[in-house]
Amino acid sequence: MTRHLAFVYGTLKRNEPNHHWLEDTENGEARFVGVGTTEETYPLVVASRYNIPYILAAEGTGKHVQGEVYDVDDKMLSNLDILEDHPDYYERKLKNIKLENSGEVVECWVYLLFKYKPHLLELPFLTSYLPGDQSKPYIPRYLREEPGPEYWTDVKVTDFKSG
Ligand code: PCA
Repeated sequence: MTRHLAFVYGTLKRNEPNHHWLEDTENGEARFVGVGTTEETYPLVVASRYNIPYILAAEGTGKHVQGEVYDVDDKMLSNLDILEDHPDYYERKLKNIKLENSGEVVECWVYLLFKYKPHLLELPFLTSYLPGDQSKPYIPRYLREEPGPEYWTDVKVTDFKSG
């Protein structure tokens, strides 16, 4: 089975609300490789009515973003795509990540937001997603009033029907 590297920077990290998705063996396999940082800079922002973390597809703007690298199988990668609604919501792209321990640069899948609303570029750019430190707590799906994709219009120019 093909293995893939995935770089997670938001709610999929350890001690974050979607980490269980990576740990659930029903979803496939995931093995922690190490902490890493994006080779390029990106704006990492917390946005939408639910305070969701997004790396915006504006390479060269923002900070070198810190996250975690996982070695995942095909099954886990397709389940991560389901969680992130790739390619309608986040889009999964290969990006270079520098592993903190070895200094090695590896190509990893990253979920980024394309077609974002321009005002998102006025938000503070984070180097690392640490919800405990910030005043905008993440609202998990089960606590949302409207579980549908309507909230995507908070952050995306186009609605979910037109991509
Ligand atoms: N989950 C994915 C993308 C943003 C999010 O909250 C991640 O942790 O990388």
